[in-house]
Amino acid sequence: MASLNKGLKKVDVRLRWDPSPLGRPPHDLDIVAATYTADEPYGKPSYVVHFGSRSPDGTITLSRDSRTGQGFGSDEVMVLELERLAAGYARVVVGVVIQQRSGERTFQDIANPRVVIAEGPMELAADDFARVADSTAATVAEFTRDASGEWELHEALRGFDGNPESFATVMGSRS
Ligand SMILES: [Ca+2]
Repeated sequence: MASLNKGLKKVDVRLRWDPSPLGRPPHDLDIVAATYTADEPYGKPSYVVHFGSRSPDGTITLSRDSRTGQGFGSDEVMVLELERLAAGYARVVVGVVIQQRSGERTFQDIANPRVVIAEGPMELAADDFARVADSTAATVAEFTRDASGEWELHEALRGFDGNPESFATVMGSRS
């Protein structure tokens, strides 16, 4: 299994959830990615990608966005072209954050959330957020370069509290 998670080139992070009950405020979840350089792999993100914030070189893109969870299949999809990232980048952390516009929402308030990390047809990891039910945000994946420069995936489920802005600044901190 571990060998599947090495030498990654182009990875999708797919997120889905069910809409809030009729008449209730919508549930809006966002995929967030933060990049770190070899100089500061656990420091300040070099840049952050989410709805409304693009990567400067176009290597990490949010290809589908949802504010409600309505519809079939994946509600949000982020594509990470790891092999195109400049050599100075050593680490990418991906997380999911629940927007808190209408009061605090944790993962236990969200119906059937599920994240899948895949390369092409190959599912690398998946999670239903049950282990971070009390959190408002969670990291779901960490990608690092190995000694030969190849990207590998580490599962990194870790719950956080706070709003989307604060999550982006702490999601890559050393656990
Ligand atoms: Ca969203």
